[in-house]
Amino acid sequence: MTVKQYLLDKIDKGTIHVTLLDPEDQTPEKAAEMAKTMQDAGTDAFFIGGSTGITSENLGSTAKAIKEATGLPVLYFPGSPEALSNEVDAILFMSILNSKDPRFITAGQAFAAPIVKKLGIEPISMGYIIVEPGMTVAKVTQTKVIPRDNPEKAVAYAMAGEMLGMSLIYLEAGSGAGAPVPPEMIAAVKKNIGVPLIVGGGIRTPETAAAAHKARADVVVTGPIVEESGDTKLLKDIVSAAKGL
Ligand code: 1GP
Repeated sequence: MTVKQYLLDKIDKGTIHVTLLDPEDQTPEKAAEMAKTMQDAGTDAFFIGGSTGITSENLGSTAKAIKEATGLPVLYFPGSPEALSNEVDAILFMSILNSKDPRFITAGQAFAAPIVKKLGIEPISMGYIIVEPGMTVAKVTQTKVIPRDNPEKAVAYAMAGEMLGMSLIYLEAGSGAGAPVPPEMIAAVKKNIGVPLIVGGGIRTPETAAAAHKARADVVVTGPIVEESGDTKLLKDIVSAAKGL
């Protein structure tokens, strides 16, 4: 089965939770240990990526360690096209729809496409939309963030992504955002697209995870809580809230 089908089948039954790990932040062994903790908390898959510092080496060794420890799918969430590894199960082949830099809209993708094909990695097309505050990823990618109080603009970009043929849409507030994507924006986008909606950035409490679930996000992504928190009960509560359990 393709990774895309695995995700679609799961989403069909309700909101899923994905854990994002940055391979630059810890050894592969530590990443595997954290991944196991998140699997025990109920996470469904892993994204590996970060805005800077990803190499084919740290990407490959981290993906391999996580797969061996959990057996769950590992998707590359690329910050740039330079690093690639066939240890990942799939790549989120994404375009930042509201970036102002062609490198992040189609040029980086043109660079990466032949390599992705050669390595035999499953590409999953995704329209990525960065919402205020946007944090590091917005700065690095020259993105004009969608204001938090402008859900119509987020809807328009998401609809454009779907009409361009993207099979997933991702609303991103940025890693470490003080406030996640507003639930009203998630709900408005979800109402207007037919493809699965991923939401991430700044979700680190059961309440914010539950709000994303209630607004009908299909996938809720959390990052450093796993790195920062030794509190396995909190991790479980966040994952359960994201999944509406
Ligand atoms: C994934 O960037 C996020 O969309 C991760 O955000 O690190 O704030 O959980 P956090």
